[in-house]
Amino acid sequence: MFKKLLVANRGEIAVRVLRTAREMGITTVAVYSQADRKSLHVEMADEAVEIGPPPPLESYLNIERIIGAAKATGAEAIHPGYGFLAENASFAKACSEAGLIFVGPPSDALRRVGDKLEARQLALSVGAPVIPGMTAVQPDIGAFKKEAQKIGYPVLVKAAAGGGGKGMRVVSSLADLNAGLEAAMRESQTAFGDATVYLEKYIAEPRHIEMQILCDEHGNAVWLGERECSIQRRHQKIIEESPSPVMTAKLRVEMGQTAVKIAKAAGYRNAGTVEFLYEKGHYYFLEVNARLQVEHPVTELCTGLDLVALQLQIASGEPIPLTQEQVQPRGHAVECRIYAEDAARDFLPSSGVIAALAEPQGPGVRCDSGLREGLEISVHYDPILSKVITHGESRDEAIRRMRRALSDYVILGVATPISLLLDILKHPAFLSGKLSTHFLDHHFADWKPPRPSENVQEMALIAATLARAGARRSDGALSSKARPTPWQTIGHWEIAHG
Ligand code: MV4
Repeated sequence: MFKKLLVANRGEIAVRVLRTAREMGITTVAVYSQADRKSLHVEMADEAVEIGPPPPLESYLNIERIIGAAKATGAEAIHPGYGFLAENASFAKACSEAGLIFVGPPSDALRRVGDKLEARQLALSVGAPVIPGMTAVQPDIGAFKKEAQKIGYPVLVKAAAGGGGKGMRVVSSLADLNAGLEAAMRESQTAFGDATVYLEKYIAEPRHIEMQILCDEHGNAVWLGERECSIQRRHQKIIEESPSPVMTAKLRVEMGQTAVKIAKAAGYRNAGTVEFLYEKGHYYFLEVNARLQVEHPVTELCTGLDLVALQLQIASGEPIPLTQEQVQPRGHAVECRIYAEDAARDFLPSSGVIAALAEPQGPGVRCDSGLREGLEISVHYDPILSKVITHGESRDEAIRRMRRALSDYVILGVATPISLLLDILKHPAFLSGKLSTHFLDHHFADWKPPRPSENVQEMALIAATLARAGARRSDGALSSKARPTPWQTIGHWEIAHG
């Protein structure tokens, strides 16, 4: 195992990776932008290097500065977290050229699965179920027309360089095909610098189910179970869970084996996710996510494994320390993502200073967070603040724990979707597991936050007054106080909207 690791990320994922590295006795290096000087990940690491101004291109996306920081501190390996450089083949290559271990797949595998058409071909080559559609670049509009006719409308135009829904257009008839192709090509050119698009049959009401896998350099591979991530808005997931309410033991084995076959065909290594769409008992390959994902904790709570520890072991050349038979997921886990955004105002990003904070705890409750009181939430980065993950013997128990945990969560200073999450967690369609990627559009399109009771507002005022009185300390430090603040007992609340 290497002795020193640089974490090329920020926020809750940087904190999460640093924790595991410290448990493993690995010396840690954090990098941070000028906007993150007061961040938790900077304080937690053994060393920290400032890498530039707040804009990502000048800091967390700057390959030279990050590799420079690794060289300067003697780090042997770099964990990219997710987002930023995590799936960047040039970064993976730059790491190996600098003699550094990239904690992720080889750059060739990153390139292969990053091209959605190539990933489709890979899936087809191993006999995986793939959505009917094109498998090669088509030279002209005539070929697209013919293909759409063959697939049958509605069809979906997708960007080869895509992901995250950019460069995608649903086309319901021949009359709209031209316009749909042009719009998708334009968007794809702008977003990815590549206008290549292809067609697939449009699946109208799918679930999004993904399979966690691990591959090592010795040819071993295991699958760790699925996560259902159907509850999302504009391709941003909000709630994930494992197992999926529609999964059967037979389908799980099939999906797991399919995922491993695709990864092996891609020359994949380290932790990864193979995404599928599911509809009416059938599943179809969608794409490969070549990174540790935001929602990995639900798999950790069900399997009892530490995926970051496994990533570090695999990256250092060790074999996967368990067999497929030793993977025995247990119970049910749910994750809620806490973003700095206003769910009542069309999820507008929210910035501000964390004025008060009390994070949930207790049996079966995990909170992965980079928050602390006094922290400034800036507009420069992805608005994810933290995640609450709960585990129980049953889905019902995990959900009840989540409702309790979220109603304990106090984050003052920025808007969060906690009251929306609490409403989803008691909705009959959610409780009966009737999910699809259109869940929020179907059930929460006109959602308004519940008006807090007068009682809560009064209590909040009292709590604010007491907290202010208690905050008169000489050191001005951010460390937690000896006595609990009222925020730790008042629970979730917010000021009445509009
Ligand atoms: C689809 C689809 C329906 N039919 N493909 C969205 C992101 C991109 N990576 C793939 N996506 C989709 N592909 C076919 N043939 C619907 C989606 C989709 C979706 C997929 C997963 C999770 C959320 C989604 C939200 C909207 C659309």
